Amino acid sequence: MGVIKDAFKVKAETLAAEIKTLIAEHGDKKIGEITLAQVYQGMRGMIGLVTETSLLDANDGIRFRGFSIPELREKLPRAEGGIEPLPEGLFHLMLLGEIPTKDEVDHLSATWARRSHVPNYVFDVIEALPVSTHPMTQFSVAILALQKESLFAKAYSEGISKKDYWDYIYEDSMNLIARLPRVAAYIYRRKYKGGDHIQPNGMLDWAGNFAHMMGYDDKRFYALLRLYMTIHADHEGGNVSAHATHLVGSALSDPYLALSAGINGLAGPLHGLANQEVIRWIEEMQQELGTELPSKEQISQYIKDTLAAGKVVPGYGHAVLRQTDPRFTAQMEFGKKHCPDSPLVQCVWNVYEVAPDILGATGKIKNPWPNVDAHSGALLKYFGLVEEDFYTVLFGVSRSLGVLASLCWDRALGFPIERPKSITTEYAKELVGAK
Ligand code: CMX
Repeated sequence: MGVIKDAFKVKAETLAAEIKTLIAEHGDKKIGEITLAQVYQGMRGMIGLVTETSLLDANDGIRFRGFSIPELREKLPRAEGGIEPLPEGLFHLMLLGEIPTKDEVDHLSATWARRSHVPNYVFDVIEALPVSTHPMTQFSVAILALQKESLFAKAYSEGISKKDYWDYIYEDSMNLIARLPRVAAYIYRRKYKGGDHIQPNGMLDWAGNFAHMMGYDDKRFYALLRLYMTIHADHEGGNVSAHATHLVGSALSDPYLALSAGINGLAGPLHGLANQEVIRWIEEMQQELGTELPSKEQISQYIKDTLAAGKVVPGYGHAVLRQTDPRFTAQMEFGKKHCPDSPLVQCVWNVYEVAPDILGATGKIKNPWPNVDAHSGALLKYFGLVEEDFYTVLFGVSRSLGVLASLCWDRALGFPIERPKSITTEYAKELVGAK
């Protein structure tokens, strides 16, 4: 067994035993109450899942195994001469609960490089789609096509013991994460660069190689992609992409089937697709006003017009967060260092200055602050990655780290098939004594 897998097995066995005791001693204790409104309104605030990899605080934002984003930017190992953390380190942290050493991170980079081969039939499947197909659809289809490689599905059909599920889920997850940058870069080069593909560079780290295969070899872009892949990886378990992956995986669908489901959820405009929508919204505003740098007054009016038209202001609001997303702040810091003069980046900052007051004044938007998607596109555009309908694919490659680490935990802890109770409105009325 590999070093990481050995360590994971030990940690998982220990936690599984702790959970058994926890349930035996405290399993009948109440940890909350459910209101009728919560049932109708997207289950906000309702505790219903256990996700070990990260925990979201409404004001402080995401913490991965207790570490905030600023802490991770400081503590996670970096590439040689690099200025941002390597996402391999975050995966190690999410899976094992410990900040890795540089050697451990290098080991993970090499492991993923070794496992990154994508069979040709997957590229044939992508090629069979019209080139105009949205990149997220191409990405999800390609992940499904890869499902033929699932070791878990094969082992299950041959008959394996429940206690070995985690082993095959782990292997599938590692293989899938390793392959995703190659698949995503293929889609990018096919759709936007006339199919002029770039071979992987096995000497680079996972994110660096991804940037390279897309055709971006500026060291600052490597840094941006390492940061991007780190901060988008996980946001506890209830968001649509994480929850969908977890839910589908709970039926013992393998990681390929489960991640494809998560990616389909990420492709929605209220979730991951918002990064594409933000750029479209800003560019439409610039075009309509005839200036690259609209004034704050003009931006304010544009936000009000967007709301009056019954549309959302993309990149703002959140189901859990009630403050500026630290993932937004991390990108803002990156922008201040590397591209403070970009008009698009400045536009993002100007929107940030005026939007919260306007959104807050509606009285109904619970979080008027920016989320992760408000900033990412402007930085990518600055470095030449201008095709905004590809941005959510980047999010998806990163998100695989969190949701697949969680899927390993789900199977190692023996979590059951998920099956909450639903009710009809007729039944709801009976429950609350309404007429
Ligand atoms: N612009 C306009 N209206 C907004 C809004 C925004 N940015 N954010 C929330 N609202 C509206 C909601 O649509 C809802 O309206 P109705 O009562 O008419 O249905 C009302 O305010 C209350 O919503 P909420 O409780 O504050 O927010 P939700 O938890 O229901 O939704 C989210 C959260 C993210 C879907 C929502 O804020 C939104 O649509 N934001 C814009 C899209 C976006 O940026 N999504 C990315 C989120 C991060 C990610 O997952 O990647």
